[in-house]
Amino acid sequence: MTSLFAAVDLGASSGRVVAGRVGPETLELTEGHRFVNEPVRLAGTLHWNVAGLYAEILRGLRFLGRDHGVPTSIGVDSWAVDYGLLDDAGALLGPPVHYRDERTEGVAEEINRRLGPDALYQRTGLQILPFNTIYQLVAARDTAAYRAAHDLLLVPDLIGYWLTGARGAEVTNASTTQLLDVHTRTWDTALASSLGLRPELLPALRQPGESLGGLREDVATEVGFDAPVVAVASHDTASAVIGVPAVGDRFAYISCGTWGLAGLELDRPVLSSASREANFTNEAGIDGTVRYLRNVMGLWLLQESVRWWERSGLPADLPTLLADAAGVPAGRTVIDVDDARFLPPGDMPGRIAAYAAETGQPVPSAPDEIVRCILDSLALAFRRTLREAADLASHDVDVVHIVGGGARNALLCQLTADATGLPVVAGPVEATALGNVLVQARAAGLIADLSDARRLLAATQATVRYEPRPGIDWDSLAGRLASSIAKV
Ligand code: ADP
Ligand code: LRH
Repeated sequence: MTSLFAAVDLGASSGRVVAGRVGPETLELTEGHRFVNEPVRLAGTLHWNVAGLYAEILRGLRFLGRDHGVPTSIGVDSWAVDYGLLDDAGALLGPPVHYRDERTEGVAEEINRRLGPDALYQRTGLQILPFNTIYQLVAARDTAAYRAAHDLLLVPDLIGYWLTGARGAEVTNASTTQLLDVHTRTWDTALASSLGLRPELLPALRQPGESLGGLREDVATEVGFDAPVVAVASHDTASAVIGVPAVGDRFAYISCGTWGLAGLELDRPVLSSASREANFTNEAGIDGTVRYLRNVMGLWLLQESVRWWERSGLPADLPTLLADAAGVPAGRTVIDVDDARFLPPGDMPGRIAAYAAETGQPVPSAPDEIVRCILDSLALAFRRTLREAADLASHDVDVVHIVGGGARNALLCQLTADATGLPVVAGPVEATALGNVLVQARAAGLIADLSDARRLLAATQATVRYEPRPGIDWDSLAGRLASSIAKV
């Protein structure tokens, strides 16, 4: 006997509607519908096309009902920090702005100068990313939409609202706003007010597992069935961490897709000044756990390079590029993948070449050289991040789990094992959708807790193990990178 669940997972590069089957010894996903997530620039501002994504979600749910039957429930997760504003009648006041839009330039620096560097960290535990919701709201404070707003809904909560009519803010994703108190996991309304923001925009918090209720009648008609929507760990990274098939607690993870979210699962936050200076975040995980991690720029560098080559008419087939990159000598050029110049969309190969030139390193120009430079540099960033996380949290690590699309990148997984000196267990690729399904299964009473979920994952999901190899002098690459960072 198995039960069926529908997981809607919106990543920065693609979205999917997945059917998940769960039983005592069963955990199976079938991907029913995948669609690209293509942002659009409107009058100079970069937006998410949420209406288009919602139409694909409805289509995916319809296919799921047709092919698999009526699910026990539906769960929605997406990338973090971004939000839609609703007016008092519940209408969306314009498409959400993309976190890579330039409107937040300089805002974080100004706020942290004003409040003092430690104030926000002690209250919210978050790393400073220029696009945290708090900075986006400060940038938007004077717009007509902001002034007219009645509610602010984070992206998965906005989808949940369109599906059911219920408004709220799921707590794991709410933690990424930098407006949630890291100790109490409630809104820090005093912080919002002190920045001239309107705390009344922040909706009531909900916990993973809570029901939003059934589908609106028009939605049920459209998709061909009715089922409750259940709040999952709606921050995609929170769901991905649930989906890590780890045994015990001596593990690190890299949720590797557009971003490489690299860190640890802890039972309490780390708020030391060393942790703040290293810019580690304490995001809210399931059941009071803490996702102690840093955002590494991730496969974005590769995605954006491929996009650039395609646009320029160059051959840019990913498997071919990766196979060619494996033949390029290691460590010729290493870049600081987290340099702010790499955040916005654009000519990534050109920016990488400029970085190499500025730091006196060989300038990669052929696509396979650029790809190799990206992968060596990502492995170096993962090594540094995981070592710092383990030190700062005094937490021993025996194994690194890589989940998400990056688990398919064998060269990156091997280089990460080599660079960290630890075995890498790669997979599942769809850890986020699995985490989404598992929280729904728990709400339905099929799973007891997080360790039960991980036991089921380890027993059912295929993984690939990479052992660290000697050969590359990672210490000297790390030294070269450190001196490059000092030059730019
Ligand atoms: P997100 O959730 O951020 O949209 P995903 O976890 O879906 O990202 O990962 C997408 C990335 O995974 C792609 O950009 C690509 O770099 C990588 N990827 C996907 N399939 C493959 C593959 N067959 N080989 C190597 N890398 C892959
Ligand atoms: C990954 C992710 C990450 C956030 C970023 C905005 O998709 O949710 O955890 O920092 O997007």
